[in-house]
Amino acid sequence: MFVKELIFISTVLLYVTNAEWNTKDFMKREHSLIKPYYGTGIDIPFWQFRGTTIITPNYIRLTDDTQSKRGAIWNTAPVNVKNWDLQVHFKVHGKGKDLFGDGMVIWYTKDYMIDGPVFGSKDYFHGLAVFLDTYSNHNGPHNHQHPYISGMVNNGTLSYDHDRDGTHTQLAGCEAKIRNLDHDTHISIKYEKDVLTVSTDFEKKAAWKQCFQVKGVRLPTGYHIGISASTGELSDNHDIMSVRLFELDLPDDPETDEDRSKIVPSAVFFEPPRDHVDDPKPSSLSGIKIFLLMLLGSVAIVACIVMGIMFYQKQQEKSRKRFY
Ligand SMILES: *[C@@H]1O[C@H](CO)[C@@H](O)[C@H](O)[C@H]1NC(C)=O
Ligand SMILES: [Ca+2]
Repeated sequence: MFVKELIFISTVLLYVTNAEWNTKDFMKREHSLIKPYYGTGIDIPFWQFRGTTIITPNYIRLTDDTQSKRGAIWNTAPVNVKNWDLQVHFKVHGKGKDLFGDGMVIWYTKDYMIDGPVFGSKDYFHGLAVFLDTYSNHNGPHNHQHPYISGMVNNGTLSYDHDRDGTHTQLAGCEAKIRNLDHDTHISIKYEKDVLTVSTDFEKKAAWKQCFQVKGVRLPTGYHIGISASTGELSDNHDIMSVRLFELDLPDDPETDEDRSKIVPSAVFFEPPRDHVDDPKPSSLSGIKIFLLMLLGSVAIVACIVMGIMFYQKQQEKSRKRFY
């Protein structure tokens, strides 16, 4: 009797552990970077490090909290999975209370391992960039606060404009308090059936909160994942704890056979540039005018009817008087 129960319990336990293994099977090891970082020797398989990046047992630091630093990590294996979810555990922190920067970018790009001005990587890139921009370079009034997360898709012809914080090339974005938090910060970039969804877990809730979602985003397969960060006059520590890429298994996707290796990155919807004045809403004003006119009109009609009745009664009185 007791033995039977023991067997039952261990079978259940086996199932539980098996289920966990199965979900982890979708994680693509060659596109992921998890602790312990080192393989054999000092190289990390499938990953290359550039600039000021240093590796410690607990995090990978792209830049430290000093000026004019650029660092990046790049996944050398091209991503041939069509639908994926890229999850990054990171930490941005530093001494600055009001002044800090510049930020970091999570890339899915053809132009990898190339240093440049866009938070440490190349401008006029091909692919997707998700910016975690901590410092507002824009001098005029902004419609949003920083830190700010935004997405950009580029076919190699667009430049990222730091002076406008990239707002005139962005797909969409959201404000996000990501700095100096004493709990973990995670971001998920999900690309599924041409829909790009960026979600965050910054509030210690162990649940994703959507930052933005854009449909009609076409990205080729075969690009590379990377993360770059930079500091300028202002600085911060930009640390990466882990990178995980999950393959999304979509058995009922009719387009799974399409060869996506040669397509040009494109996006159907872009946000209009942010520096615009709000419309004064003329339609609702004229609505009020129409209402007032109709009110005046009905008052006039009622007045006419009343006067008409009074006139008619007077006439009747007159005609009655004549008979007497
Ligand atoms: C590249 O993108 C620009 C701007 O969105 C667009 O005008 C141009 O037609 C695109 N070129 C190709 C080859 O897709
Ligand atoms: Ca900025």
